[in-house]
Amino acid sequence: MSNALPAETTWTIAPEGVPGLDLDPFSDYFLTDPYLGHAAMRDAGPVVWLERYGIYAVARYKEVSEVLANHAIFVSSRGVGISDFAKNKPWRPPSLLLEADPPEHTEARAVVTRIMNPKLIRSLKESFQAHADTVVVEVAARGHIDGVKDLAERYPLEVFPDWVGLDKDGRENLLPYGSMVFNTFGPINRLYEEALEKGSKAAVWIMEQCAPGRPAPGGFGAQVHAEAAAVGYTEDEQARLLRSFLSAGVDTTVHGIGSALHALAANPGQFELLKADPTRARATFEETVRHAAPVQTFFRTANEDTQIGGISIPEGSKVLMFLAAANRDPREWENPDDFEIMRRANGHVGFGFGIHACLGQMLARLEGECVLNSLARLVDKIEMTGEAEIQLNNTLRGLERLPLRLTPATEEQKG
Ligand code: OVM
Repeated sequence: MSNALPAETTWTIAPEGVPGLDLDPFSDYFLTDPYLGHAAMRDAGPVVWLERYGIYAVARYKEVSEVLANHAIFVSSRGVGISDFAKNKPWRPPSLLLEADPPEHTEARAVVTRIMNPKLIRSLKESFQAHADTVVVEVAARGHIDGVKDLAERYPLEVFPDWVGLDKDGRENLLPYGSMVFNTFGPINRLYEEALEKGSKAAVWIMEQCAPGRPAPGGFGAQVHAEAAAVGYTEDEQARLLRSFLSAGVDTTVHGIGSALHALAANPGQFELLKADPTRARATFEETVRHAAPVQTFFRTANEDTQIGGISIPEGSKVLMFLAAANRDPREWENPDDFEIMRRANGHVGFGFGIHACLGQMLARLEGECVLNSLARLVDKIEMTGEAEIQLNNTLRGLERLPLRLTPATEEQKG
């Protein structure tokens, strides 16, 4: 395993009064099991200093929420990764949504919410549920499956690109592209370099798909282009707006569904509760996003001198928000490390919070709910038959492999 320090960083000493920690949240070691590191940061203080990178970090629920809420000072337009766009040119043209501040962000978001709204999601519900039933019946009949490839990846990769209106050919580029995008929020380490190498080819296909006129007429992609054109966006901006959904919409939902399967297999009592009341499918997915946040971290940049929890943060500081640590902060949650589908998981920051809160969260919830609802009705048992394998990523948490045995529900159980 490589332990080389990231090329761009040097060792630093914490500013006076700020606890300094020498952990590397982008190392294989940390990413494999981040939870002790999360606790160490939360317990060290409201704000900590990560010596390896010379950045501030927040890991408690209160301070993560504060930074998310204060978008005027903790800006996104300087990048939400470790690199400051005011100092380094971004590797791709910035996202009009993720890497933007008001008023530009507000306008871009308004364009999208004209399409991505509760009415649209309701219109998808029936077909998404039917598709999940078909997939789950098939994998349950097979018995032994890889929960990641055969279910967590398969379902989103079937429903999402069809709905957007993407070409049938080339869809294998979606996951490597997302993996690259999320890896590049981190430092230039091995994960970053490898993802860039694997993802560059994928980026060509993604940008072809994003071109106005390319997505199938009537689909989400064409609608995004039409709404963006209507407010005067250039063709390049129309493409870049759609690019956000192909960047953020696939790996995240795949990891959410994979982690839900993992949690249910590891906690059979929780799957029994879900089977007893399949309407808990939605709450089960919400609890998964709290317990195993697919997006673990994002940065903000302090655009002026400010404070967090009484600690001075100078202009230009990068602040790393540990969304996943906030979601397990014992100051906020009871038994935070336990996966409990009956709890009120609402209020977690797995989808962020505030003006940048995940735009696709309704669609993500729909996908998660459909798969879990199908499992609750059509499967009697979910058992692990081998070790779950983690997929390392500088930003994402999810599985590479999850060997499972599924036992179909009997006709009697299906009622
Ligand atoms: C975007 C984008 C990319 C990655 C993540 C994300 C979680 C958005 O291109 O807008 O939000």
